[in-house]
Amino acid sequence: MTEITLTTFEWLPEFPRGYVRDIRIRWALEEAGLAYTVKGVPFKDRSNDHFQHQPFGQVPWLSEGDISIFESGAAVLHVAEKSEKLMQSDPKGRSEVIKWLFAALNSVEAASLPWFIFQFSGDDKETEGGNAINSFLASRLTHMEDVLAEREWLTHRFSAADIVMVDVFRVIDRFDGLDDHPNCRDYMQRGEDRPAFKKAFADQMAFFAEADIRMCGSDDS
Ligand SMILES: N[C@@H](CCC(=O)N[C@@H](CS)C(=O)NCC(=O)O)C(=O)O
Repeated sequence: MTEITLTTFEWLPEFPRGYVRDIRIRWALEEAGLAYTVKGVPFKDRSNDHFQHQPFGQVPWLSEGDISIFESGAAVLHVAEKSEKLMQSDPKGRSEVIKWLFAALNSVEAASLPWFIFQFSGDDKETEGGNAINSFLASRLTHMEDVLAEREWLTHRFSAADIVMVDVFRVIDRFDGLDDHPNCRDYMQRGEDRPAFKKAFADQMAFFAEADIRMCGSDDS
């Protein structure tokens, strides 16, 4: 079997740890029970090879033989194709997973990302632009609140779509954006309670902690 390699930054400061998008792919691989190795690339000096794999100079990407996939959603989909646990095999079930995975990225993350950048900037002035960003996300979450009132997972059982949606929600929750959306928060919590998520999270934290040790030469320095 061809080896699967997941590439992320070799080191990052504390703040993004636990939220770096390689967690989506780690989580999918853990759910699928597939073996993989994780490789680090420098954050500062991004090589031509890095840009060959990820044209925006970002992480993560997944490699398997001569296949190299950037975009975390595409990589999760690639893993999902290998596991009935993440992707239903019947055409209807499959289309449900795919559409919700795209909804997580294209409808919810498309609203949460500008909101996150705005929150992160610390700009608390009331502006038309800021209000528009806030209501764009609030509208998406209000609709998700209704969707999640009726179901445990996005499709009739846990799938790759939930991995991406839950991870999108995690970033929103980090800035208290789910406070008025209890169904969204409970759904996120159900995802985070899964053993495969816990393993992916712990492994990402350990990966960067090991990099700290390598950089400092000792863990108590
Ligand atoms: N749409 C991309 C976004 C990737 C992304 O934002 N990666 C972040 C880490 S989570 C990154 O590489 N940030 C550094 C940069 O943008 O220079 C995906 O989902 O893979």
